[in-house]
Amino acid sequence: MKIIDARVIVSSPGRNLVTLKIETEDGISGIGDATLNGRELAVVAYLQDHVVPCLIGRDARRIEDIWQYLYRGAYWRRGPVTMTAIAAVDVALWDIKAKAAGMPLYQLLGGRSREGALAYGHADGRNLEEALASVEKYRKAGYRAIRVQCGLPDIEKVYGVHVGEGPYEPAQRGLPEEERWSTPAYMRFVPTLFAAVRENFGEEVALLHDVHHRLTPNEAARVGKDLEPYRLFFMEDATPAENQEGFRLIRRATTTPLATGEVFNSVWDAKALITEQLIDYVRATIVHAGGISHMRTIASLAGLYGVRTGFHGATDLSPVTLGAAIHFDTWLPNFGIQEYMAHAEETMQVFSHGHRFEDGYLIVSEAPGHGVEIDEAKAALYPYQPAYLPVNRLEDGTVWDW
Ligand code: EZ4
Ligand code: CO
Repeated sequence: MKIIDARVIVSSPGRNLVTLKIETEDGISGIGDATLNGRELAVVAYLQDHVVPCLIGRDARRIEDIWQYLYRGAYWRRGPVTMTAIAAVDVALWDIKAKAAGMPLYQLLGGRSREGALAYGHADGRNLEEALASVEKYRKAGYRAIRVQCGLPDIEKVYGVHVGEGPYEPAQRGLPEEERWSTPAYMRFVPTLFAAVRENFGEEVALLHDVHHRLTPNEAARVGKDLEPYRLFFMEDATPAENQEGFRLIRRATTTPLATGEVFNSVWDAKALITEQLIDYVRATIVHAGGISHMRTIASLAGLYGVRTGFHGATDLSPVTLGAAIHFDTWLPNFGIQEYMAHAEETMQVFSHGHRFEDGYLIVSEAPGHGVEIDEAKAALYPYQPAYLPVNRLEDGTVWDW
């Protein structure tokens, strides 16, 4: 089954999304997501200039060999650009293999382990009152697990809190915007937020929170302890995780479950975190961590140590990644939870899919492949527009982690 064509489709239906489409000689094609928020065109060039020419003529059935060829064969290893490009190829090839087999992807992975994948939605508000109203909205929509983010007194824009109408979207068109951050203001406020949410919504709903890399390990330990009475499902990205050993300090101090790794791109980013049992959920995802093939390695290592998955699922991960993730979640024995933000209407005009949200769970597509297709004519109606994630500064102007 020779690969005869591979093309990169750049489109901006509501936000920039990059998709790789691979076609084979017998007419079966597959797609993979190649979106790296704010660095989209670097992956486009990597694919077009260095990967696509090597794919033409190869046997599409040899997924593992092509993965090794692109990883080991490049000499330069890892990194978000490389691993996103490899992921796009890998997911497109799994899509092709599953279509050729006439099976939904989860069947090729090993079959169903559960009926649906527990999903969490994003509640947010500029203040406590708005945040509580937002949680109420998600409860009414059937969510059993809800992430809660809230604005801080006296800080204009805070991660996870939307401004104006429509869902929260941190990447803005044009050059990067700047945000301000105050760790002391955050640490004073966040226990109040979760006390109010528990008081209003009871014990049953699973609550999550994203610290978004802003604390030192010692500060994260403090916040974890302060949040213990509210029994979070997990506290996410409490501290930047380049220093994996930094989590030892947090782990010793608190029983609040810890999740990290949406920016990870390989198993090596998570090795100490997993083998030392410093986290409960690993958030590395298919699109940024080398595709289904490499995510299997990460998830299997995690399984040995009782660590479960909590795949990143914001809207910069295209419907293709979400579709593929739901197959993975449906199969993986040590699945934990799936982040889920519905995509914009324009995005859904470009991508069709067979999965659905029902009663708090994501239900996998039964179509052959991963079940997500792109309408290239519609994609062409939305040309790429430069857009960036914000840059964060402390109140005195120091650049900080966003
Ligand atoms: O900031 O996807 O848990 N979700 C997140 C996201 C990330 C964006 C970055 O591209 O942290 O909102
Ligand atoms: Co996050």
